[in-house]
Amino acid sequence: MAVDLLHTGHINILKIAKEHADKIQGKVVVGLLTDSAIASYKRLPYMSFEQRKAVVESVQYVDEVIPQESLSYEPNIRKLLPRFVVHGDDWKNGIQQKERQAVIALLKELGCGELIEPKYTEGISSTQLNINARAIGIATNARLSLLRRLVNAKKPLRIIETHSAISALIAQNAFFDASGQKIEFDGFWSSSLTDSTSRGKPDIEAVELTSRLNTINEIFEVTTKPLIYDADTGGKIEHFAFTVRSLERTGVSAVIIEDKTGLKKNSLLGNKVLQTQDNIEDFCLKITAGKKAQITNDFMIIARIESLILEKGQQDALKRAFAYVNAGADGIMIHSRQKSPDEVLEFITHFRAKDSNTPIVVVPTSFNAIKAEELGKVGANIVIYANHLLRASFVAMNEVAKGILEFDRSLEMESSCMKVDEILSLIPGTI
Ligand code: SPV
Ligand code: MG
Repeated sequence: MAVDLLHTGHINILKIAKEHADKIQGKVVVGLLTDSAIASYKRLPYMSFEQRKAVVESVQYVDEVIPQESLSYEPNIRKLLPRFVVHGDDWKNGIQQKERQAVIALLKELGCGELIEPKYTEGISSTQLNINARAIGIATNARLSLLRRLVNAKKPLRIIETHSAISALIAQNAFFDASGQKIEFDGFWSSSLTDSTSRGKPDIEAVELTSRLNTINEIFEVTTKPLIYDADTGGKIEHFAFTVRSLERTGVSAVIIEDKTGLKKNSLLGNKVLQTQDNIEDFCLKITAGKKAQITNDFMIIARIESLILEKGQQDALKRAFAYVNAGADGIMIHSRQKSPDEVLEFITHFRAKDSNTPIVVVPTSFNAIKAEELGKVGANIVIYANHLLRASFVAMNEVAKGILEFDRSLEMESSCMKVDEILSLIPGTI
């Protein structure tokens, strides 16, 4: 079981399990899916493993709860050699079919147990409860802690830029069904580039924190996923401490600061513009000041290395990475503006040879041919699509604005616009 939201369907199955256990004076042992096992096929549960375990242990029909580390039941079945395996019959369809077949074959091989499949309880489902829960929203601290839990549960995380409530709603709801495995974005990126561009300003730290926090609050009002904040250079060390607290108070999960100083320009401009890298000591002081300022344990401060952007080489990038981790950084972001992913892959390989844990963040805007899954396999934990929703909306808006002028009416442009019906389904409470 996953048991994020315990409901009567679960209780029914547990009761039937208990009746079978009583017949043989046995125990009911629940294999509870871990966060990573659940994250391998759907969104992370609201409650952590420990919380879900405490809930299931309290059910009167349950004697013991043990972790099930993947979708496969085999390790637990081999360990327990159960007389009965009880599972809701909903696994006859969908992603769990394969596991069901494997369980049937295993029980035959072991000759130990009988499969009991109580009928799925109609009228109640986690999916519906989830829709209801989403309508209520998510508490600030629960959202904040989601990113750390996700980093521990799955690799890579797919994060997408959102610059408004509507773009965040699109990002929240988008998914791809890969034969039963639901692939969706794990969270949002508050980009300095798109927060500036959407206000018609250059990406030079000219949009103030308060204004960006307003947008984030609007995003949070209508979504439940975690957000990573692009804080540019982080500003003065003394100011960064306040930024960290404001972000935490809002429920932001992580901040990324880049090791540049002076007037910040967008990294993708590279050496075409004057960009100065901070020295290691001062940047470490900024990281330490941020870590000291944070109130929760879950908030993450991620240090972004600009050495490859500024053509300072791998050695400089690696030296900085280890120094920043030593100073307390919870993660490293390595940036590149090359078309090929090679320099990023080389960095990850060298870094991972010495540090297998610290999360690595990558932003494949220029090297966009590599897939998130491949980046995850070499050791990246978080993949950020940093500006795509804003750039997509720009193309569509431009086309429609020009088209209306060209045809002197809107008829021809209707197919490029969202249907009014879509507004009704995207925005709850419209009618
Ligand atoms: C942003 O999205 O603002 C970033 C990533 O910092 S980049 O634009 O590639 O520098
Ligand atoms: Mg930026």
